[in-house]
Amino acid sequence: MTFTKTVFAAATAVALISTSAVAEGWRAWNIHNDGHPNTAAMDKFAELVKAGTDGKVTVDVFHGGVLGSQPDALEQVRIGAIEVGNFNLGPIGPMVKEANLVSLPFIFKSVPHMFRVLEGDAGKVVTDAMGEAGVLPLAWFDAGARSFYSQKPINSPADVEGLKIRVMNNDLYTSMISAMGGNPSPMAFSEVQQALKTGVVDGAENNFPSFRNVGHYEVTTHYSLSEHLIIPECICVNTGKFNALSEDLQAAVREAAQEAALYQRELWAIGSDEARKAVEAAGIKVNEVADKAPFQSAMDSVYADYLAANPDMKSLVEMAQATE
Ligand code: BDP
Repeated sequence: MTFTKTVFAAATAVALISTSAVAEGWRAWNIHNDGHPNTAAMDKFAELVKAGTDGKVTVDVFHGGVLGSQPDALEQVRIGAIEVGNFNLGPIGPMVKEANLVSLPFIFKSVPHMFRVLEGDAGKVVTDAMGEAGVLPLAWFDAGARSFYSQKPINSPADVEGLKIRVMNNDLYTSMISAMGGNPSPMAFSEVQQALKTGVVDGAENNFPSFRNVGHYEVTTHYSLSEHLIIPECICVNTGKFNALSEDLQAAVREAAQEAALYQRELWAIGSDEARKAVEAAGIKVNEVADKAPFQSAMDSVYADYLAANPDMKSLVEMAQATE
């Protein structure tokens, strides 16, 4: 090699190294498949991050939960082995106590109320605690309300009695089902369809888009609008990886997340109605729950036990309840 060629090759190598040193290639976990609003929103997030950072940060989204179950993926993001996740706050409760605020049944009056709480002081406490634990929320997604589905309508806690109901991984949900007289069965999302099909569980609970997206409607007959949980979801990023970015890049990634979340909320509004219509067309009987009060009062013991065991959560719960 001539001297000039050697110098040129060395300069090229340095240029390549310095480029790869600043370019961040992130992986994102998403549990949903095509056709779910969050899948499109996560793709949008990746597109906006790339555009907003001039390609200095790129996000490769892995859909369908291929990077692992939600509790596993959460742990991976916490330690930085995966950088981003679209997480439901339910399974974050066992890791970040403050996140459990949103897993108290009937804590929110509506989805808009849930967003107002998240945007207020209580939301700041939850956000800070999650960030400190390593899973920093950059924006919030709408996940509607969760209701029961089974082989029969569920109009009151008495209808849950004796039923084996799948729940997400969080002790508050097992207490919730037990307080209704049912048998809670925590299980990974990917296993629920088979468990419903084979009768390993008698029912489960979720929102319309998820009920439809993974085929739970194919193996149940009734969806009852109990709306007992309104749980937000986040675009969460590993705190250390986020903080290691320059301020400009942090701002661009945050903006991308917030724009993707607004897009998600629009898609959710449309997708939720569409999912309901699709499952009804496929034969699912949807019933309103005329009186939710018996479900709500069955939760008194859940709140009492929870606050007795976690007295430090009392002020946060009161903050949320006092939010107009
Ligand atoms: C869906 C959530 C997803 C949860 C799933 C579940 O979007 O994050 O894993 O429910 O029930 O609605 O496990």
